[in-house]
Amino acid sequence: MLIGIVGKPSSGKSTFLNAACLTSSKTGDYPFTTIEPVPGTGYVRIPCVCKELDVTCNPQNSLCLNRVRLVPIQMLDVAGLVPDAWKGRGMGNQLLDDLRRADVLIHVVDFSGSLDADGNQIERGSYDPEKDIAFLETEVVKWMEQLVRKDWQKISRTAETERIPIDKLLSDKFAGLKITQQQIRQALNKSGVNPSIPTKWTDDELFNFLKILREIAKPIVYAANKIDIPEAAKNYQRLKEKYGDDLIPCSALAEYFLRKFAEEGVISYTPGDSDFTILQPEKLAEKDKKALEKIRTNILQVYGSTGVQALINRAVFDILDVIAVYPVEDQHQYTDHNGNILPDVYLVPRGTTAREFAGMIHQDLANSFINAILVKTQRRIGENYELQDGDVIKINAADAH
Ligand SMILES: Nc1nc2c(ncn2[C@@H]2O[C@H](COP(=O)(O)OP(=O)(O)O)[C@@H](O)[C@H]2O)c(=O)[nH]1
Ligand SMILES: [Mg+2]
Repeated sequence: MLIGIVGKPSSGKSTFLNAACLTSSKTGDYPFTTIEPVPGTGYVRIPCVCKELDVTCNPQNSLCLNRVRLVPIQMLDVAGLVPDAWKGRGMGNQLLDDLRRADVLIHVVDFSGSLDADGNQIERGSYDPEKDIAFLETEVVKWMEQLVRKDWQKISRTAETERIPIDKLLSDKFAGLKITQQQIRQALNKSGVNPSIPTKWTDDELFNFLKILREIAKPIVYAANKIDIPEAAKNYQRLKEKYGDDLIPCSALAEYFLRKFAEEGVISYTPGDSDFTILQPEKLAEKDKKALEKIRTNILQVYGSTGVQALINRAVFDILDVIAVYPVEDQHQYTDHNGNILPDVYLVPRGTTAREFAGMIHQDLANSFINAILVKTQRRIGENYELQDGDVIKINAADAH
């Protein structure tokens, strides 16, 4: 799973990514030796099941801070997209190629309106951030269109003369873009084009189909960034109704500030929290204290968080529709074979069955799958059980060795 961070130059992408990738693991209650913070690794935040089971966990593939589980997720900074990137403007093609690997995009938008369309500094409030929302979407669709147009005559004719389904041909065409045949079928249905006569599609119909395919295969959530600036707050109030849950007020800079001080042990703050506590006031300069209080009153108390964590969670849990599942080897101690309590949590697509999940841990485990135990209730389940968010599961398999 990969989140692409997109936006025009100076919208705050690097600040967002730097904030998202910093964690105060060193200052947490437990030592984490197994997690190497790789640049580009962010985290989704979930309540750790250790609270519900009333145990102290020893996470191995994730972090637990104050009973909040942070699960690593790959993120990619797709540097400065500008209008007409799809034509190759401003290294556009190379940047768009980075999008191939992304499953979902977070569009960091300068909501303060201090930058023109190319990211040049202008007077605050003089640029409408909604224009960025529109242009970036168009760039992605045009990039997809360009890929298809090159061979469209051939593809559409082949579909008709050789009676090969158009979704099959298009999924070959989009193979490198992480777009599945099922997503293409969904887009065909939704767009209302006639899939049996692609040579008759008008340009508008093709474009509209690709627009819908983009929504399905490369969904975007929007960061109303720099919300700490009054003009940004004004723009957010104006646009929040229209974009609903996909537009989240955000201060990447504030989040970076908080995580930095948390990492140094000066404050207690878990990514995504709605407040923080100052632990070592003597280590804070007067201006830092003021900045922190401003973050508290102007951002956390107004919006509930800085928005960085909320955006990542929204992208992963709501848009990609994944659930979190904890595998254990000992159903009574909740441990792995080394005695680590609740060592791992996996992010898997909703609908994953018990046997499919076994295969995600190890192919042998799927092949020799007998049944599984839902640890919270000690209920026995079969291979076709659909995993639920927060399940703790012990898989019973015939000894594969
Ligand atoms: N006030 C404010 N400034 C921000 C915020 N996020 C980023 N910036 C500033 O915007 C400028 C560009 O940020 P950067 O992350 O380098 O943008 P990028 O070009 O998109 O990677 C820097 O001066 C940041 O400090 C924010 O949330 N609030
Ligand atoms: Mg940058």
